[in-house]
Amino acid sequence: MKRIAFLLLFAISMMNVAMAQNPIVRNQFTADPTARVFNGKVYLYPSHDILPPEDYDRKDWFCMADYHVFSSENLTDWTDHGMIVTQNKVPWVRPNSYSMWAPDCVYRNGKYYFYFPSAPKAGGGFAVGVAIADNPEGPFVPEPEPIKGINGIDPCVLQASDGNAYIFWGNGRCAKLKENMKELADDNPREMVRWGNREMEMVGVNCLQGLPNRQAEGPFAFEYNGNYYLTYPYVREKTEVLAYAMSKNPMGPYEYKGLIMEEQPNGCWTNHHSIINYKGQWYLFYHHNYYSPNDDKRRSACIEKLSFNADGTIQLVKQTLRGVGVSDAFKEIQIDRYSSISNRGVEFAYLDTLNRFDGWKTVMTERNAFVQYNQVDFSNGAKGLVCRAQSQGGAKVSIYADGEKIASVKVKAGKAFGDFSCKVKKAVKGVKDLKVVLDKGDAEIDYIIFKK
Ligand code: FUB
Repeated sequence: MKRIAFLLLFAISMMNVAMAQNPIVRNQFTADPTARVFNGKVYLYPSHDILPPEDYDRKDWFCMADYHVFSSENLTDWTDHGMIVTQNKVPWVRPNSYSMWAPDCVYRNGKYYFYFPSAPKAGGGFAVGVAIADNPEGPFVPEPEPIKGINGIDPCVLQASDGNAYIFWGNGRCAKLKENMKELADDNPREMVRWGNREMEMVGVNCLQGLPNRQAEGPFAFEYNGNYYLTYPYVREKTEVLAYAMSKNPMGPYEYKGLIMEEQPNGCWTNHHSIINYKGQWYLFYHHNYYSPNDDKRRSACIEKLSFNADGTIQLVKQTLRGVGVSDAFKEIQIDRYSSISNRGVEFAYLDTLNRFDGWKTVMTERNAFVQYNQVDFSNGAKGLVCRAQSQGGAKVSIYADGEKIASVKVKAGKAFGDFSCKVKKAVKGVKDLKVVLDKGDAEIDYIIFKK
């Protein structure tokens, strides 16, 4: 009985992982985030970076053993539905190859098709397989063999308005899929290419030929307003940018249009993305290595809003910490994921450098230093708040909602984090932008949470 209760508790804790802001998943690494909208919800199919275990000797390389799927209705709270495909249960994948790289998932004819690259038992680089489910959360059943004709990584499937499904992979290569979604169509162009001393048949077309494409990977194709977009990362100077090209045909030719996101500011070598429209707003999912600043092979998924110009071109997207979505005032508000800050007197640090998943603290050292955190939902009002903080000499911190002071909290001097409460003095309802200002002293703030 005890064992069943324990297993139940474990299962519940696995499923309900409350997360928000950037990065959006806060208890594990999540790279190459492919988002899809199914049944009115956003489903996220990322790669699952892990720290290299003992039986994997490439300690500074990508290391992925399985895939999880997550879902969200508000882009703020994400549910982890657990593991859906693992390297040791796919018949064609070399066990313990830790090469479950960037996946995709699409819905067609009543089934969900999950496409993933990995290292085949037969050798020869990467192949792409498919696993099939009746629901977006699985269970997914892998096909016994990989898709014939694809030697490469990073599959993405575009379901075009011409009724066909097209699969893109690797360096912008594209081929039409058969209606069964498990094989390449017979009418794809084919060419023999020499790879080292090996002759191999390449199927489909290279849509990035002649376009900026240095080390291009991770293609993500979609259709909008009569245009096909082929978006992809490539290395411009030091790290990957996200770029895009447009065409009137799914298989090109594509015309290069420019960047969606600049190089990673901290030197993280890869970026990898997907683009969705959810409830009328476009979003860009991408990754960064926030939880692993010294190791760019352990990455974390992030989201920003994305906009089109009237001519169909895409506006450059800036990386933010705040990300998207409205935060619930009655859940922990991690102000270190700020919208804006003062020029002086505020910095951020990991709470625990040995466990970075614990997150960050806001370190305020100068009078009038501030952190602004936008889009907090107070619903029908808050009566009080708790500020989890510590201070060497004591501090007073004031909280403003849409520019109006609503509370001031005293943080007593001490050597450890504590919870400091105060009343909310003004009626504050609905969605507000929050500003946290240091009135005096010094304060390290973990989070703020309002009380009803
Ligand atoms: O995650 C492993 C590889 O790194 C992906 O397949 C690439 O797109 C890059 O993000």
